[in-house]
Amino acid sequence: MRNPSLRSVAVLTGAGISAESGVPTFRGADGLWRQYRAEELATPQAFMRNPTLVWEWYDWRRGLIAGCQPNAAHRTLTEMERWCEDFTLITQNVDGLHQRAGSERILELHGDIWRVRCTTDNTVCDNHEVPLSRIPPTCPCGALLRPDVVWFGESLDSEVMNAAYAAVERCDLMLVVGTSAVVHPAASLPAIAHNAGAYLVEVNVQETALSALADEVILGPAARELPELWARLTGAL
Ligand code: BJW
Repeated sequence: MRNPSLRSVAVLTGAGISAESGVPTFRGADGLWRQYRAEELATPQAFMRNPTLVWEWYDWRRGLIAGCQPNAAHRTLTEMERWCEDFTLITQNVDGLHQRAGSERILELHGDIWRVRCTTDNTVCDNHEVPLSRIPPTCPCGALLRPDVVWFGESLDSEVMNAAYAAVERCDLMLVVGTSAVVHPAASLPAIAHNAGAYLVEVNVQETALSALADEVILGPAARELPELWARLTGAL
């Protein structure tokens, strides 16, 4: 392996980084999309059709995540943030485990399951109630609340996305951890970094569509591989 500069580092994480904490992924053998249909639960049309069903599913996931703890991979990323001059953590995850591990510089591409948004005026609030006392929850203004997450067919926040593009364009090293890299526009970020000259490292339990592009593919669980990789990069190994 080349020894890439650690001056500017960007990291893209996906559901796989939280798998060892007990949070289900979407597309793995036990993935959510193997048991549930995305079209019925993770689109604005599904929510309009049946907000109770969608909220029951989110309430179940919130309960599950509330019982999970950040793992060694999440903690390694907080260490990287403290060490690197320019560090950006870009996550597709909505579980909040990066924040609970202590990460601060985070771009949440797909929102946060611990926030709710008013469907009338788009006001966003934190909400950690588990289980929810009322399904579907409503705003003090009387309108329906929705999870503050990004569903299929919805645009990502443009400020967040622009910050992510800027981070991958300027980074020397990009780590891609635990994502199948099939959901756009997140999946396009590693190629942008690679084309801009960054050293690209993928950490995943299996190869993905991204593997052919990566300078290095580390096959193994993130909670084991990420601390080892970081120790190697900083010369501690
Ligand atoms: C481990 C491990 C361990 C396991 N260690 N690894 C361009 C081309 C084609 C399609 C599109 C395109 N642009 C837009 C689209 C449409 C769509 C899309 O991408 N569809 C594709 C699926 C085909 N994108 C959108 O709709 C996005 N919006 C958008 O682009 O707006 C503009 C627009 C609108 C309309 C038309 C065109 C443009 C929005 C996407 C929103 C995604 N939302 C979800 C749900 C979030 C809320 C919630 O959680 O409820 O986000 S779907 C789900 O997938 C979730 C995830 O963040 C996302 C990515 O999944 P991720 O994280 O990669 O998880 P998995 O399960 O897929 O993979 C886990 C990986 O971990 C695996 O590889 C394992 O091997 C690995 N792993 N254990 C390390 N221990």
